[in-house]
Amino acid sequence: MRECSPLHKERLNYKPKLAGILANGIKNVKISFGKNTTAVKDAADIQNLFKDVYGQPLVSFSNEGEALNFEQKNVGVILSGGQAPGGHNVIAGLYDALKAANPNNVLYGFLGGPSGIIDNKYVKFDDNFIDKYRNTGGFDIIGSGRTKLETEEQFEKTLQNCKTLNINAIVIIGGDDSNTNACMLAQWLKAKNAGIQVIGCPKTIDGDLKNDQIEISFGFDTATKTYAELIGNIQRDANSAKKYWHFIKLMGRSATHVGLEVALQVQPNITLISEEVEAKKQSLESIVDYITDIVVKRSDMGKNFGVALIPEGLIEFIPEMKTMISNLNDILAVLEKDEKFVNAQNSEKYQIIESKLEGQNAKVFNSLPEMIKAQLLMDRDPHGNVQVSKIETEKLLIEMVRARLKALKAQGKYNGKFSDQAHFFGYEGRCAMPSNFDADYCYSLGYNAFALIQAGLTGYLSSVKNLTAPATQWKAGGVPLTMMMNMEKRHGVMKPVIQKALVDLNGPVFKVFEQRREKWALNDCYVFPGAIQYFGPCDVCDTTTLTLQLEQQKVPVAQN
Ligand code: FBP
Repeated sequence: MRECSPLHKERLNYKPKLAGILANGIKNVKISFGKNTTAVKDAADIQNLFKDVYGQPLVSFSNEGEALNFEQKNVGVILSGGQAPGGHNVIAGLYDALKAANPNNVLYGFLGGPSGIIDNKYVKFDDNFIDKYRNTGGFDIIGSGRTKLETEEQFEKTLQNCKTLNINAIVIIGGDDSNTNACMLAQWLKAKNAGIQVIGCPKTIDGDLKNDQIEISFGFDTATKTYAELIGNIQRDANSAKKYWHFIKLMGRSATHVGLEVALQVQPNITLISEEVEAKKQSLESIVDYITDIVVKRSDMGKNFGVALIPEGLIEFIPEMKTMISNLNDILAVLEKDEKFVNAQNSEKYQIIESKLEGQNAKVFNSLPEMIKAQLLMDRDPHGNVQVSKIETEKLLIEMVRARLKALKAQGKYNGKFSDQAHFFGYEGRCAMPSNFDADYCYSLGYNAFALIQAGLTGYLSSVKNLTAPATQWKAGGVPLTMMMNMEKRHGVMKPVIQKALVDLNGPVFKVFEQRREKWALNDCYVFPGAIQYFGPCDVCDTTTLTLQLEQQKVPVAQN
């Protein structure tokens, strides 16, 4: 058997484009310091919790400013949280910068996520090791995990293990929760005067780790292109057979950036946007009304088929559900320590929960089908989030639409056929072979992380901007992690966290979608994007998401 596919083999030789100044080599990079920063919200609390790393200035790299310091460095890297295409290239960029700065520098990879640094499980990278993973998808180079680094004991072990390996800096590649951990570790190490820096890199297919300084998290580009390819194929199938309604739940946890980007790429009949549902205070019933109305109208036109996109986190944005889930989270935070409850049958658990839920919440919980109740009771992730990937919202909606159609049929208001297919696209996109954009962006983020290390900084996120321009014009720098933080309730307690970026309903991306969705609902305007291309014209291979292009006004808002 061959060891890898011809495309895989070809991709190992791809030379990622480096951002602007970084392409001149790490030794030619100079640093400039901007203004001191504050937190996005709850500044006093954040300052109090992160006394030693709070308020640092933004930094940028160019060929002017202060030179970096090229002392020998040993660095440890961790992949944290859900996989996202391009993680291997962050490590490759970090490794190449580190070796270009000083061949005696060493890069260690901690295995299985943050737990690797606590348990001292690691590998030492060399050229052979890295070369096998260049431009490939997945996080299997060292594995990932969701352990939350937050206790004194974990920090002590981290320090001891870093001392043993003589590590001077740790790079944490992760999303909002993982970079919150990075900031906590940076603060703890700084307060101890440990001489160990911590730098983060913005990862997540969800696209919600973004703000004025971070234009996009890596992986979003490749994952959305992968989902768009699959959904384009489904649309063509639906339009050929003309017999199924496809309800497709799309990953993205809370925010609907993935759903919105994919909708703009493929133009389906229905796309629900969680943020809009919340803003308009839509109930579950009214969402079902909206879908049913389109199903009926299409059926009246002789079209008993269609495609509906459902965001993964929808349930948490429906106001009555949100209130109930928040109440449920607080209750479960207490009950999960009660052995009797933990070992009880589900039916018994529902009774206990209903007796503890306040006011309307008990009624809302009780109204849900058994399947959804059980899914809502599943363990929270280590950061206290409901595991929305396990909640089958697409099936819930199918059942409710079916019941509504049955009632309409009985009243003689609907005479169609509703045959459904439920899908969940998430894991299919998280380890796809990175697009050229993600391969280049990730390599630059890793390379840039090492420039931040050489600048002696800690508590910063690697930042590469101006991403709709060619890579030669990308701008490299660093953002203090505390600048992005605020206080939020987790596991029933207020905690510092990096603020998630939700879809901006007044922003250009949603506006374009809003202008067009009505037309897409009834007319079949399907677009079939096809597979990601790695070789060929730049506009086919290197262009990034419509989201970023619209945000940076690179495509006219009123087109089509
Ligand atoms: P991150 O925020 O860690 O990048 O994870 C993203 C994600 O893919 C979400 O979209 C999804 O809800 C979740 O991970 C699934 O988690 P798991 O991999 O633990 O099933």
